[in-house]
Amino acid sequence: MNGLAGVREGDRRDTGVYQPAGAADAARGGERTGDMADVLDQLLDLDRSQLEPSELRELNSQEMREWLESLDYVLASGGPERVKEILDALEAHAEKHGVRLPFESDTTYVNTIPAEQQPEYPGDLDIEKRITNMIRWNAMAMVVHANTESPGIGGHIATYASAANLYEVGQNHFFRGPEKGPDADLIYFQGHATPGFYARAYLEGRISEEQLLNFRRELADPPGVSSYPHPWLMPHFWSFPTVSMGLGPIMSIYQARFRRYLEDRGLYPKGSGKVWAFIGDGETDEVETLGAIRVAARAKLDNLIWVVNANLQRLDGPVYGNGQIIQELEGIFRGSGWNVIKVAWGSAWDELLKRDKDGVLIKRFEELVDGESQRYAAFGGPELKERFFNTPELKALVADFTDEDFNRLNRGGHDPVKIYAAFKAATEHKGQPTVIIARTVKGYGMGSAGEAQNVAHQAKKLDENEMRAFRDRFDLPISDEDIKSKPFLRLDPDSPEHEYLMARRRELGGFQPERVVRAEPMPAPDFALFEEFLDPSGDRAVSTTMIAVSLLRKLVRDERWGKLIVPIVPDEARTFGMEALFRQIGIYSPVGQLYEPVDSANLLYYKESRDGQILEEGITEAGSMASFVAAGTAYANYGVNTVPFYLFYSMFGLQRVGDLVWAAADSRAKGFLFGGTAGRTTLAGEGLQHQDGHSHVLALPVPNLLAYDPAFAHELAIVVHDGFRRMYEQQEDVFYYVTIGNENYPQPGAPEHLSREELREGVLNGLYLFRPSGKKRAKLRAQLFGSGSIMNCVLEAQEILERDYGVAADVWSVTSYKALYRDALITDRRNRLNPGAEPERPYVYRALERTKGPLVAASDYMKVLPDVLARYLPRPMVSLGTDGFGRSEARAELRDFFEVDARHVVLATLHALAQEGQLEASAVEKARDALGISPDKADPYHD
Ligand SMILES: Cc1ncc(C[n+]2csc(CCOP(=O)(O)OP(=O)(O)O)c2C)c(N)n1
Ligand SMILES: [Mg+2]
Repeated sequence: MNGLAGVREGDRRDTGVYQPAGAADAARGGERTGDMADVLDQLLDLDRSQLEPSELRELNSQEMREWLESLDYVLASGGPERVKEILDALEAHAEKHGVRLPFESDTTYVNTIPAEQQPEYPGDLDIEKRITNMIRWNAMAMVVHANTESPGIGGHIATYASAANLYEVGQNHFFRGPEKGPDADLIYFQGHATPGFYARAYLEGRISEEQLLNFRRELADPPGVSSYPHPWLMPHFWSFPTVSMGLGPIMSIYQARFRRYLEDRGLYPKGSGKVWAFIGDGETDEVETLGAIRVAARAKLDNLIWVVNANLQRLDGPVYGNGQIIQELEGIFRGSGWNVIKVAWGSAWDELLKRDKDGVLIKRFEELVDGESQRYAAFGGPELKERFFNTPELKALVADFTDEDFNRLNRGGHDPVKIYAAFKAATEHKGQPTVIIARTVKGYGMGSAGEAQNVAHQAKKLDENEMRAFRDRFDLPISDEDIKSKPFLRLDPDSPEHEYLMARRRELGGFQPERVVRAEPMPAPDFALFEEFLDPSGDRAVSTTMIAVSLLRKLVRDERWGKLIVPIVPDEARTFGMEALFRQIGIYSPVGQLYEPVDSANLLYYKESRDGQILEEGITEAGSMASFVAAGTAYANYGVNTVPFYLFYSMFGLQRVGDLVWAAADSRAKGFLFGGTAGRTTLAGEGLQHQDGHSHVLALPVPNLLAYDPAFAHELAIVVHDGFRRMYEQQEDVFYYVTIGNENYPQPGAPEHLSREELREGVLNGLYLFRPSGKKRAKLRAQLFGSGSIMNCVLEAQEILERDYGVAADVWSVTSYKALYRDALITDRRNRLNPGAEPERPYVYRALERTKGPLVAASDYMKVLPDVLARYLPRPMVSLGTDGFGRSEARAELRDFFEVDARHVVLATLHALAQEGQLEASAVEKARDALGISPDKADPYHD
C-alpha cells in the first residue's frame, strides 16, 4: 500500500518514537535490499538521539522520500484538493500533539500566475508599446518644461515612469469608462503619477498642448492642469483626490463597499464595474492604507482591485531595503483575507525558472533584499550578472547568457503580458478583493537622470544627453536637433496608433479618468416635514442631539428622500440615542443576519440585513468618513442623490480625520456631518480627550464646508432643510458641519417677534435676534451673543443683568460664526476692489448697527471663534470661550471653570460697560464679588 497515512497508534514502538506508517512499511519492504534494509529496520527501532549522525541523515532522507512519494501518489490520484485535505488534517493532528508550525503568510517569491497559466495577450503589443513610449516621453517632457519655465514648480517623472505599463494595460484592456453605466469602473489613480494621465489625455485629444505646457500653473492663461487629482479644480476630469498618501486606499475600500450597498438596497443596478486603486509601495506605510483592508475582505468585495506599484522606493530611498516589501505586503494581505497576485518577474525569467531544477533561483529570489536588487535596476545587466548570479549553481544557469540577455531580465510590472494575466485574474476572481503587487523600477527609462536612484523621486529635469538617452531607450521619433525643445509627441489622427488608442477606449466605454455628474436636481423635502420643530417643546427637556435623531427618523420615512438617506455611525449610535433606528431601518450587512440577536425579544433589537440602511462602521472615524465621501459623491459616481448623515463624537471629527474632511471637500462631497456631544463644557465628565471646544475653529479652513452651532430645534430644522435645498435642489457642491449637544432643555420654538422669513434668513446667515430685552427704557444696554448650549447661560445672564443691574440686554443667537465671517470677508473684498463705490456693510454689522451697548459673545468654543468678527462689528466685542484642556467635571463646574456661565457673562458685560465709561470700576468689582467670582481664580488655559 502506498499512501500518506499519518501517524497511527499501532506504529508506536517501545522506544516511544512516532513514525509515519508509510515510512515504516516502506522501510521494511518495498525495493530495498540487502544490508541497507537491515540497517534501516534497526534504525527504526532506535531512539534517534542515540543514532550516529550518518545514520540519522540516512533515516531522515529515507523518511522524507517516503512522505514525498506518498504525497505524489495522492496528488496524482486525488488531485490538489485531496492533498489540501490531507495536509490540513496532518496539520491539525500535529498541533494536537503539541507541534507548533511556524506561521507563514507569504508564498514563494515567484509570480503567482505561472507562465503556463498565462492567457494569450489580446492586444497588439507593438502598437501598445509605441503608444506607451510616447506617453512616457510626454509625461517626462511636461515636467521638464514646467521646471525649465518656472524652476521649482515641481512635478514627478519617476513615479509614472515606473507605473506606465500598469496603466496602459489597464487603459487598453480593462478600465471601463463612464458610458458603461453599472459596468463602469471607478479608478483611484496614484496622485503624483498625474503627468502620465495628462500625457495620455493629450494623445486622446482631451487636453491641449497649452494645458500641458502650463502644468502646475493653474492661474496661467490658459490655465494649466493641476498638480494632482483634484475634482475641485478639474471637475470634469478627476473624481478622486488621492495625493494625500493613504486616503485614496481607504476611500477606495469604502467606495467598493458603498457600491455594494447601493446595489443591495436597489438604488443602483448590479453591474460588473470595479473599483481600482493604484497605490505606491511607500504609501503602504500610512495607517490609512492598510488599516481597513480587512473591511474589504469581510465584505467579500470582489469588486475591488488594488494595484501596488512596488518600485521598492519611496521619496527618500528604499521602502524596505533590508527586506522584501512585496513579500511583506503579500503576507499582510493574505492574512487579512485578500486574493494576492504577485507580478514580480518579467517573461525573460521564465526560461531561467524552467532551467532551475534544484530551486537555486527561487532560493536566491527569497534571500534577495530590496536594497540589493535596487542596485541591479540602477546599474543594469552587469551588476545583476555579477552580484545576483553569485554561486556556481546560479552561474551555471546563465552560462550561455549574453550581456543583452541580462538586460532583458526585467521586472514583472514592466511586462504587459504578465500584467494582463494578473489584471484578468483579478477581474474574474470571486468572493475576495484582489491586490496585485507589481515589481517595477522607479524612474524606469530615466537612466542616469534617476533610474532606481535614491533621488529618483525628486528628479524634475533631464539634460539634453539624458533626454537623448531616454529617446533612444524608447525608440522615439525625435531628431537630435528637436530634443532641445522637448517637443510633445502627438498622434496623427489617421495613424494606426491613434486609431488603436481611440478604438480601445471607445470599446471600453469612454475615457478614464472622466468625471460626469448624472444626478438630476431633486427638490428638498417639504418644510412641513420639519414644521413641528418650530413649536416649543413645553416642559419636555430635549437635547439638540435628540432633535437631530428625530429629524433623521422623519427623513428616512419620507417618500421621496427616505431611501436616499445614509445614516453612518462609528459605533456611537447608542451614544446619540439612535438605537431605535436599528430596528426601523436596519443595519447594512452584505450577508444579512446569520444569527438570532441576543436582544431579539426587544422591540428595538439589533437588526442587520442585506437591505439595511445604516452604515454601522465600528470604531473607525476614518472608515466612516470614507463612507461619507462615497455616499456624498454618489450623485456623480452613480447618478444617485444619496444623502449621508454621519454622526460622531465631535472631538473625533475635524481634529481626528481632518484630512479626510479636506478630501471630502475636494471630492465635492455633499451631506451632513453631525458633531455630537459637542462643546467643551456641555459634555460633562468625559474630560480632556473628549470635550471639544475647537471643531468649529477647525471647520474654518474648509471652503465648501458650512458650519453651524445651533442652540435650538427650530434652528437645526431650518439648517437641515436649507442644506437639502442647496445641495440637491440647487446642486451646490457644499456640505455641512453641525454640532449637536447632549444637554436636555426645553425647546423654546421659533421666536414670535420674527416672521418665518426673517427667522430663516437670520439662522442661515448666522445671527438673529432671539430674545430682545423686555426693558424698554433702561439707561444701560448690552448685546449678548449666545450659541449652542451656552445660549441658555446667556439667557440666564440676560435675566440677571436686567434684574440685578438694570441692564437691558438683547440676546442674539449666533448659529454660525463661519457664515458671518465669510459674508464679512466678501463685503470687505468687494469694497476694496471698488473703492469708488458706496461701501457696503457686512450682514453682522447691519444687524447690529442700530443696537446699543457693548457686545458680549459666549460660546462653548475657543474665543478666537467670535473674535474672527472683531473687525466687522459696529463696536468692540468681548468674547468668552473655552480655551484650554477639558476636565472631568459636571456642566456647572465646567462652565464656571472656563468662565462661560451666566455669572461670567454678566461680569463681562458690566466690565465692558465700565470700559465705555458707563459704570464705575468699583461697581463692577462689587458685582464680581456678589457673583462669587474670585480675582485669583485659576486660568483655565494654563492650569
Ligand atoms: C500624507 C502624505 N505624506 C507625504 C506626502 C509626500 N509624498 C509624496 S510622494 C511620496 C513618496 C511616495 O512613495 P511611493 O508611495 O512608494 O510612490 P512611488 O512614487 O514610489 O510610486 C511622499 C512621501 C504625501 N503626498 N502625502
Ligand atoms: Mg514606491
